Amino acid sequence: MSLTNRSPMASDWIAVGAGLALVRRRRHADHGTGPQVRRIRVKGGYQPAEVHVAAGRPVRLIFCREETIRCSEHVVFPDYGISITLPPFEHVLVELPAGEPGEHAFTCEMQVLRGTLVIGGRRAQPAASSNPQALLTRTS
Ligand SMILES: [Cu+2]
Repeated sequence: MSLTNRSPMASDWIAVGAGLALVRRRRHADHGTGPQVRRIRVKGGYQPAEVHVAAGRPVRLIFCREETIRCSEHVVFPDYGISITLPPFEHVLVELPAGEPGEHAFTCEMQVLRGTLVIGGRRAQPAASSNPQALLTRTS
């Protein structure tokens, strides 16, 4: 989201002020220790297919499946041992624990659709994960 995407407001002054406040709040959150939220659109693939998060902080992935074809009905995280049903046109929240630097694949059941959760930088070695527990919540 950028200033240019904001809808026009009555006064330019107000628009600029609100934009700065938004940016500041966002930057603050990125430096915190709370969960990192990433949205993934599911439509003919995962968008984005590569999701980047920092190490050492919990991760919240919100999947929005915008199609009804069966291929994308489930998303599987082999490293976390979870398979999640994605009802069409709903938001499904997947909470993952804070992780070590590494990469974790997520795919559809047939492994046609593929995505990667990249924790803590691109070229990190896959983490020797200690079988983290994942928590699933469905929102709508
Ligand atoms: Cu599939």
